[in-house]
Parts: sequence; C-alpha cells; structure tokens
Amino acid sequence: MSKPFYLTTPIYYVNDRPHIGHTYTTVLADVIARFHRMLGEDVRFLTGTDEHGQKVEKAAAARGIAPKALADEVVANYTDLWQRMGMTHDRFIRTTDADHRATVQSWFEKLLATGDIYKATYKGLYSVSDEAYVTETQAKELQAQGLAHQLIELEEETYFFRLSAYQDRLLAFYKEFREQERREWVQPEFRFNEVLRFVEGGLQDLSISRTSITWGIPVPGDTKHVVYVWFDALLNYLTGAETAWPPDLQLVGKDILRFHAVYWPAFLMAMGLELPKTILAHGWWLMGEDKMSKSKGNVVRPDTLLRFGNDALRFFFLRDMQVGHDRGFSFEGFMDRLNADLANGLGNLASRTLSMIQRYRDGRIPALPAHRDGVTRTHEGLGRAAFDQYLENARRNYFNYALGPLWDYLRGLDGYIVEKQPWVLAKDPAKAEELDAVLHLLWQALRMTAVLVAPVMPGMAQELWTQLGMTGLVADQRVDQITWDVSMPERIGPIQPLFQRIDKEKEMSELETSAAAPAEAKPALDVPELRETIDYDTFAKTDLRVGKVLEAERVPKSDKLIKMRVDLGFELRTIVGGIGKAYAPEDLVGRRVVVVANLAPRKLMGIESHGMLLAASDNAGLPYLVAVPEEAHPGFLVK
Ligand code: ME8
Repeated sequence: MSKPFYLTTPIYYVNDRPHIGHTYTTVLADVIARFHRMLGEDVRFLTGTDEHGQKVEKAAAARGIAPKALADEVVANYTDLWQRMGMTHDRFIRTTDADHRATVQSWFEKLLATGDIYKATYKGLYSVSDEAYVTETQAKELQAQGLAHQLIELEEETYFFRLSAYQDRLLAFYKEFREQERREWVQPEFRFNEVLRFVEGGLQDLSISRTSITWGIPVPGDTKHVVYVWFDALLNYLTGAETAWPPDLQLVGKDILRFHAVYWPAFLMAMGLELPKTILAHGWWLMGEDKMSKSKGNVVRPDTLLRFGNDALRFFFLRDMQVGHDRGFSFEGFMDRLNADLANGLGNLASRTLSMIQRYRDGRIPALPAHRDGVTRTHEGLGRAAFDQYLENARRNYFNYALGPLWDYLRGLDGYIVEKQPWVLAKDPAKAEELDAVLHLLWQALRMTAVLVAPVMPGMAQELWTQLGMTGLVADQRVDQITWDVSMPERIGPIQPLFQRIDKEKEMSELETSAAAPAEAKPALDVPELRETIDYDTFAKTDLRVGKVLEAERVPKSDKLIKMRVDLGFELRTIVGGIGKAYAPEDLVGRRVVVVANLAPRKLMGIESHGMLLAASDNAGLPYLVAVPEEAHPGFLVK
C-alpha cells in the first residue's frame, strides 16, 4: 500500500491567540487534505503549536504565569477554533508532548555523534522576535526600520549545527529538482528563486542551543542548555509523521520559508532522511500596508468573520488570496466577495435552477435529451474545460486559479439562462425538449460544482448536493471522476437559499471594532466643542488608573453592555462598560485599560459597576478604548 499523502501546517507560537493569518494557513491545509481524500488518497494532516523559546517565555512572564500555563490556555483557543471550523487534522501536536521531546533529544544525540552538531562559543546579535541570531547586514536593516530594540547582544557557549557543510548539497538538490522534475520544490517559483539566492550567498553554522533561557527541551547530558526553538519546532513534522514520511506538502507563510527550505532539508540530510516533496510558501494578509500582528494591534480575529459562516470564510480565503502573494484585507472586500460569489453567483444560480425544475417539471429532473442545440453544447464544453482546469490547478494547490474559472463559468450560465429564456420555452409545448436540455445542463453543472467545491465549502456543498436530490455524502465522491452522465435521482430535494445576502451597510456600522477596517471607516469628524477651563487641582481629583481586564462577558439582554472583572493592582473591580457594539468579550480579556477609579459606583441593568473605562468615541458613539502599553502595570496612576 502506498503511504498516506502527508500534509503539514506550521506549528503556531502560543504567545498569541489565532488570528486570520494562522486561520488562513490551516484552512488552506484543510482544503488540500479534503481534496486529496476526494482523490481517493489516504491523508495524514498534522497541525499544532510551538510552545518553547524566548518569545513564549517572555509572553508568559508579562502575564505573570508559567509558560506551560500560557501554552495550555492558548492551545485551548486553537483546538476550540479548529473544532468549531471542522478542521480534519489527524493530530494536533504540541512541542511539549512527551513523544516530541523524545524525538528531539534522540536526534540531537545522534547528530552529536556524527559530528553534525558540535559545541563552541558564540557571540552576536540576537533578534528576540525571530528567535534567531542575525547577521550584520540584517542587524543594519532592522536598525533602519527602527526595530533595533528587538536585538540583544548574546555571548554564549552553544551547540552548532554544521550548516555550512550542507551548502553545496542543498544547491545541488535544488538544481537537480528543478532540472529533472521540472517542478517547483518551493511553490511558487519566485519564492524558490529567493531561497536559491539566499543559499548561494553562503551558509554559516547554525547555533541550535541556548543557555539564556530555561523554557525548552534540555540538551541531553548538558542540561545547562535547552534546544533552540527552531530545531525543536521543525522536528515536530518527524514526531507527528507516523507511517507517512516524507511530507508531500508543507505549508508555511513566507516569513518562515528560510527555516523550511534551507535549515530543515539540511537537518534531514544530516539525519539521512528523505526530504519533503514540496514546500508551499504563501503570502501575508495585510492590514493596509502592514502585516497583521499582535504588536501592531491590527489583527482580525476569525470569530469576527465566522459570523458569516465557516464555508463563507473558507471560500473567501481560497478565492481571494493568490497563493504566494500578499493580500490586503478589508471587511468591505470580504462582504463584497461573499455577496457577489455566494449570494449572487452560486446561490442565485442554484435557486433559479431548482425553482425552475420545481415550477416547470414539478420537481422532476429532466433526463439528457438526445437533441441539444449548439448553444447548449457550447456551455457543456465550457463546463468540461472549467472542471478540468479546476482539477489541474487544485492538484497544484492553486485554488484561486481553480475557483476563478469555475465562477466565470457559473456566471456564463446566468447568461445562458437569459439567452434561453426558460420562462418563454415553458409556455410552448413544442419547446419541451429544449427546456429539458436547459434544465438538465444547469442541474448537471451544479452537481459537478458541488463535488468540486466540497473541499472548500464542505457544508454548503453538502447542502447543494441534497437540494439537487442527490443522496449520501458529497465528500464521498471522487472529485477526479465526475462525469456528465451520472445516474440521476428522479426528483430534486427541498429548496433553501444557500447563502443569505449580507447587508453591507448595516454590517459596516456594526463591525467597527478596533481591528476593523482602519482605512475604510474614517467618519468625517464633527469635533465637539471644548469644555470650560479647569485648574490642575480640579483635574487631579480624578483618579485614573491602569487596569487589566481579567474576565468579560455580555450582560444578558443588552447588545451594548459588557460586564468585566478588572484588576486595579490593589483590588479587583466589577465594571460594566457600554462597549459591546465595538468589542467582543474575548477581545477584552488580557487587555490593559484606563479606569476612572474614584467614580461613585452605580447600577447598570441591576449590576453594580464600580469605575469607568476611558474610551474615545466617534460621531456614531462607537467607543475606542484608550490603549495602554503592556509594560504599564495594573495600579499605575495615569496623570
Ligand atoms: O512562525 N498572513 O509561528 P507563528 C498570513 N512557530 N499568514 C500568517 C499571517 C498573516 N498576516 N500571520 C501569521 C511560527 N501567519 C513558528 C513556526 S514551524 C516548525 C514553526 C501564519 O505563530 C503563516 O502560516 O508566528 C506563518 O507561517 C505562521 O502563521 C506563523 O505562525
């Protein structure tokens, strides 16, 4: 038996909850996993979390909790989200899992024995955010970008991996792959070129242990050292492989391509293991010009978008992102895409087709008539071409190029309906065969579309499948064996709209959370008048404090009020704030706020609120909480 198709995502750091960047990678992996299952393959799909290292140690220290406690908390966020989104991974691996620790320690020992790992002293600049030493050139670049504070000077005794010894073998491998297999080992092509240039620029040995931190897997026999987080992290793909080695496809963001396309294959060469077949590096979801990141405070959380449905989010991700390139995110673009392609587009075509079959044929699906005219045959041909193109591009993981032509084809069918005017044909008994041909073609096209899009929109595809009158699971179909002449059910199923049109204006006004649509929603400010002048003493009577939100929940029956437990350093308070239209409770937990601490308590919907949060407010009255840097502790006075 052939080995399973082995597919991996990066393992995510547990210093932050998932945002749509992480969600995108995992969705893409899940779509590919489902697609390969529908090709009849056995699939192993691995995802998980990267829990060791300085980044996580620091994030935990900032919260005043143990790294493992932070990891457990964030992992619960990930596993809960993946479960709600119906992800089909076979294992969620954590680098704190015992079997992973064993993998890392045993390979460390073996490579030490072969001389691929050796011990020496290292001095250099280290980037905390990248968890990596930087070269002088890289340090200069970071300084030029005003990011010098991320660099620290480290001198330590360290274990090195003999990366320099693999430069030629790596280059030979890349070249041979290109020439012999005529494929991209790194997808897309231009990213492969970046990797080649990097390796041609020369490789230095890589420090793979740390003495500056304790949160990591101890180096066997030398426990002053912990294993470098990237050596630890990359080996997760070995721990989680079971019988599926080597990986057929490894998905990564472009930010971590170097680790996967240079260090990782070098480690594997040293281990004498087979290399992955393909590394796919996708681009970033941007907010404006910037990468979405917690430190920039511009992240969009998946739950904000999941309100429109899991399938809708998956479709948007796959359809809008050209794999390999960056893409700016906007709520407006998100809603436009769903309205155009799912409410109109597929949704409209399905409801028109099904209701015509209902109305003109009493729900019975017409068989393929012997005589079809040129127009109908043309659309049959266009359909075959779009379906073939879909399969070809999906096999290469380029779903945007699969979905685009398919949706062009569906749009063409709208034109076909207009041209054929079934409502006119229905009035003329002599045109019955022509009407049958139209209805049959539309039904067939929708049935095949349901199969093709099932990996992308599992729920909606199944819904469509059932409405078309098909039985069983669409996911059990072979996506590469869809044919025109299937044995058809007699009747269609009950009809329901596939996707509700989104009321964009209403949503835009409701969605303006801190993360939402920064550039789009700039209300023309109608600046309130300046209030009367006061002296300092009057101002100083207001006791403003830094607080930290520990818990937050909506007040039942109110869309505005959120009840919070806030740590003021010297005491815990219950504060009810009217910020529920702009903030979700889960976005508030952990957040620092400014509290008017000496405001007399008052009751809001029966709950005593002791204090008030400072927030700016726009014309529509939407609040924008005043931000406080993470370094400011609860209890600090604001003046
Ligand atoms: O790098 N757009 O973890 P991480 C698209 N632990 N994708 C994005 C994104 C964005 N704006 N932001 C993040 C790590 N991602 C390491 C990986 S693997 C052995 C160790 C996605 O939590 C993208 O896939 O920083 C990126 O590679 C990954 O999240 C980084 O997640």
